[in-house]
Amino acid sequence: MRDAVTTLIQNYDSTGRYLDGDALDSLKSYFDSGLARVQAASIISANAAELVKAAGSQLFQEIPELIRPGGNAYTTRRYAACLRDMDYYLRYGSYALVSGNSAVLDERVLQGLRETYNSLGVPIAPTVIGIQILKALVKEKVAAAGIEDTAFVDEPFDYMLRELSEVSV
Ligand code: CYC
Repeated sequence: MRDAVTTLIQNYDSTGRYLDGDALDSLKSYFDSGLARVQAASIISANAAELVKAAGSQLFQEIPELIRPGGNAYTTRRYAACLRDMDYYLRYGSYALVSGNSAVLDERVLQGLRETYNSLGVPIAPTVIGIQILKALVKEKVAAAGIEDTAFVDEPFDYMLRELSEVSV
């Protein structure tokens, strides 16, 4: 698992270079956003259950077919699996926010996920909508806590959205 700092050092070390202006700019921007990243992660931790529940409700309101007979989230087992997946996206998203890097998402969440979903008939498009809803709810909470620029919150969620949908968002 890597973070913004170790990834950068690895890149420079592999070519035996000292950190240059670009490297220092990118480190500075990571450290400057550090406090906000930690605050966002703590807001997510403190509200995780509520965020997942609200995102699930909104998703099933928008696409009620999911929880009707024949829908992929129909039956309590699959309904629970869907909320559990949303919880995974939120929790790993919070790790990626703190680390300023998407490696943890590749390694722990996204690898093989499309194949698993395809083989189980879990529909990707509604999953993408679920992650978009989560992202919006997290951003609302982070903004409500007084963090003005919440653009950095988009990064991990957009990354998962992009990788899952394989289209640019
Ligand atoms: C199932 N979701 C699964 C499975 C995996 C994941 C591996 C199959 C095994 C199981 O049921 O537990 C996902 N597992 C993960 C992820 C990680 C992991 C991401 C990384 C930590 O370890 N169905 C819908 C909605 C969507 C949904 C659109 C919720 C957003 O209609 C999710 N995922 C869903 C459902 C199942 C599932 C319903 C059960 C499918 C089945 O067994 O028929």
